[in-house]
Amino acid sequence: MKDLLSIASRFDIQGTIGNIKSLGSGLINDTYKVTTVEETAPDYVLQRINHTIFQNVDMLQANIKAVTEHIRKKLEEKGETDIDRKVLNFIPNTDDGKTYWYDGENYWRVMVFIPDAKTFETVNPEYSYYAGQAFGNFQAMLSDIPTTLGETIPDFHNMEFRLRQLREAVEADAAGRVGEVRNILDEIESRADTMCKAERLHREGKLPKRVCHCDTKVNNMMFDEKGNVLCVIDLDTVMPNFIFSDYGDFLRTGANTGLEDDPNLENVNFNMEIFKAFTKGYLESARSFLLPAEIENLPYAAALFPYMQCVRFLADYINGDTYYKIKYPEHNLVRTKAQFKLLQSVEEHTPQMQEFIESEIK
Ligand code: GN1
Ligand code: MG
Repeated sequence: MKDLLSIASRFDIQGTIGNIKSLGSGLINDTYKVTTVEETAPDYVLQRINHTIFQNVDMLQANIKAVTEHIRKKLEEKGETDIDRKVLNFIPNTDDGKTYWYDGENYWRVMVFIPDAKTFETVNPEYSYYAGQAFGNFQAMLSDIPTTLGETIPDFHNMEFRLRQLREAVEADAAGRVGEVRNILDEIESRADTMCKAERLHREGKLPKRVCHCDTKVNNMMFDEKGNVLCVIDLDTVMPNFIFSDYGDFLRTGANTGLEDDPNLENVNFNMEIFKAFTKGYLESARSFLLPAEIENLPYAAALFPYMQCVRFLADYINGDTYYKIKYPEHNLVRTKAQFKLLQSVEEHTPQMQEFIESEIK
């Protein structure tokens, strides 16, 4: 790999680079903070795009450009202030002006670092309420984007497809691990039909696709000093999908009382306070465009994402850990079990969730 300093220098950045340090906790791309020496120059974020996963980098960056430009325009129309902290700004490279650069081996991109902003791995109910509003607004702002966005990862949140991948992994048993995961495979299969409801509703013409973020992990939001949401980051997977993706993936991460990869399953439960606050915020900003079939199925969405993540982590474990970054050999199995425990807790809370949603939309 070429050294980071010479890579960052291929982009049209202001100021002199002081240092470059690793940043964030994403499981796919590698992210660095580029700090400049001058007070007047911004700092930057440098990312190596995982192009085994995002195979069409040109489409990826074109999507992101369309999305950020559209959001910027919306914010300007609304007369918002501090817009540079509310939407990401990608820097062109100095060779051909594209917002990425290929070094012959890897693809890189640079964006302006948003100053005085924070991300969190866990949130309280108040922040979840703001997050709910923010994702509703994000979907509302993108509802009239004139560009047709490409699917950067085809069938990314298609549950039928994810189950097919798991079944293929089981069939191949490349790492010889299927024997030890039979129980959890049975649990997954027993829910398979129920969990593919979204694709069925879509085929029946009852459930639309809308432009969604599709990676609404809680740590993909930037908050300012006061806890207001500035913007949503990590735009690689913005594409047309069911709104369940954004709603469900936030709760999967934000309403988990434990960690995504908690080795102690007693820590992992579904937090109804977070659920209520987030749902309230989300319905406030999205209710005007949501269809009854979307609202009714929000509890299903809360279960779908721990389930889907369980399927994806388990498939990766069975395949011998080819997709997600891992820190130890059993990591994907530990993640699978934690997501399964979360799913069970969500299932226990389903009647309460339904009750809450009904009372909110009265
Ligand atoms: C990945 O890149 P990151 O860490 O924000 C993954 C998501 C998963 C998530 C699980 C492109 O997100 O779909 O939900 O890990 N992104 C991709 O933590 O697969
Ligand atoms: Mg991320």
